[in-house]
Amino acid sequence: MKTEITQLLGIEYPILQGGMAWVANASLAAAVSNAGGCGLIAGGAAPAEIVRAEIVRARELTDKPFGVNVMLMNPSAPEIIQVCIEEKVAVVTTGAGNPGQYIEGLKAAGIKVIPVVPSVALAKRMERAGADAVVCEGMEAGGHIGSLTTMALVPQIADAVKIPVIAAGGIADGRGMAAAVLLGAQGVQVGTRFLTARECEISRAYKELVLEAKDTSTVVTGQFTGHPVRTLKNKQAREMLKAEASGISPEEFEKMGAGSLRKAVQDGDLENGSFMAGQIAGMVNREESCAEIIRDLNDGAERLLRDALKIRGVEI
Ligand code: TUI
Repeated sequence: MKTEITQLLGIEYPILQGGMAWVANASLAAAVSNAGGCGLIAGGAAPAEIVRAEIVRARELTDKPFGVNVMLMNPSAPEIIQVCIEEKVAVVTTGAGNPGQYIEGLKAAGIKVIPVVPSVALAKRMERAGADAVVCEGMEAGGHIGSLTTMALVPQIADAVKIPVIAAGGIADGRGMAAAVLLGAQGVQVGTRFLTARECEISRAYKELVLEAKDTSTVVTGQFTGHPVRTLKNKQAREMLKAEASGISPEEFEKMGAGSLRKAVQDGDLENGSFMAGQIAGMVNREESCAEIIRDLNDGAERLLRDALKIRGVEI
């Protein structure tokens, strides 16, 4: 499938890999890019020099375009942006904030800028500030989320901006990708399905939890802090929900969660880890290579879009 996004990024398929903190390292990003998508190294909460080392490692693993996701709540975000400029990565996506102040510098270095936005207002602001595209991420997604669903967000942003739109949140197969295109998107960003990719170097326990998840396996904690996070249900999630109901302060609450994503990704700590994943985890039932995942998404979407009228139950 060729779209404005494949053109913009010089990639084969309009599929971006989500910039999952602690998860998305050089191995995953390079595997996605080698498969014709756009891999992203997650800045997450890492210091800038760690991100630089991952960029250098990804360059050894692929000669295809890849990018960096900058999580703007990271105090090192300005230095990570500087590293992206020095290393001239192909694309920077941003999350958890407004990247307005960085867009000019990134673009001057020839880097494509694609902010993740949770609302029409921010999408319009990003277009005015010079963003090349936006990722519209619905609250079906894992991790830090906004309040709108993908189904409601994507068409409203597609109507509001001229730059290309990438849909995210709840997309894990060709049906989701085709639906995103019909809603007005020119590409998709996929996170949860890559958690079980062979090249994804997370703990065995994390992969098993995703493989075993069902439709109702995720919960959202921390709504009252202004930074809601979707994770798979476990002891940590239940304790966070209980603390929330007991009237804990936002500061104490955030302290409770500190370090828990690392415990999930690296230690596979089923009790105290924060296993971030989207609502679509219930449909992610096998371990595959990134190439298999990308081919399945793209070929499935192409087939459906070519033959849209044969979708079960539709008569016109
Ligand atoms: O950023 C994400 N997902 C994330 S970041 C993350 S790391 C983390 N760990 C623990 C607690 C909190 C975060 C895990 N998952 N997705 C993109 C995203 N961006 N979702 C929502 C937003 C967003 C929210 C507000 C983007 C912009 C925004 O703007 C507010 C403003 O300043 O206008």
